[in-house]
Amino acid sequence: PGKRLRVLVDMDGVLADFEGGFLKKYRSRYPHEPHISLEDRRGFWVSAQYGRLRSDLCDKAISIWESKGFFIDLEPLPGGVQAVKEMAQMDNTDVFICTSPIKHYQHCPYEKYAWVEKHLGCDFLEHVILTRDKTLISGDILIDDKPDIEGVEPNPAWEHVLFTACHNKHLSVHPPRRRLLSWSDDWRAILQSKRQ
Ligand code: BVP
Repeated sequence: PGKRLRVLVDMDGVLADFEGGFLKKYRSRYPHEPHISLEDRRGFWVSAQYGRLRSDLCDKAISIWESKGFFIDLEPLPGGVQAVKEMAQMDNTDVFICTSPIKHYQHCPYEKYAWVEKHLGCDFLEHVILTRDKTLISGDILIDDKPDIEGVEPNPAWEHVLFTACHNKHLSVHPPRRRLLSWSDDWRAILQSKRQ
């Protein structure tokens, strides 16, 4: 008779392969410029690491995800779509996709909804939250690959579970913080641990 569990799942880097999609399109558009392999990625912001490589590469990186078709073309990460569908079927469980659109709004917000419709179905559009500030959104868990999730609310309701990605795998995560290594890891146990 416990209360319902509310799970917030990030999109880029958790359900959709932002890093892989970026690198593929960047190398195709700028074949003569240097790139950073996924193995060598450090830090959440792709643009910042490219800017450190060479200052003009920051804008070239940004041009990739600001282009039409970037977000809708992202491949699903292994197991993510299936896990979210399974969560949504669990008793006493509400799942929302909680994602921050880029400020260049011409394509990204539209394509994020289109991606959800394509991979999860139109019923799931009811479960999409676009926000630039995830601290305002209440939930029991937020599964997200960004190590530092900040906003105007100093004490967000959710526990942030860090989803492992190429850019954060070298960070040490100290208890009580925890990671979900991939969608093959035991996400069901993490949900269970938050139930009354
Ligand atoms: O829409 C994504 C891509 C964008 O930030 C958003 C992160 O959303 P969440 O995963 O936190 O929901 N983004 C932007 C930049 C640089 C902008 Br300048 C970047 O380097 N990486 C990145 O993901």
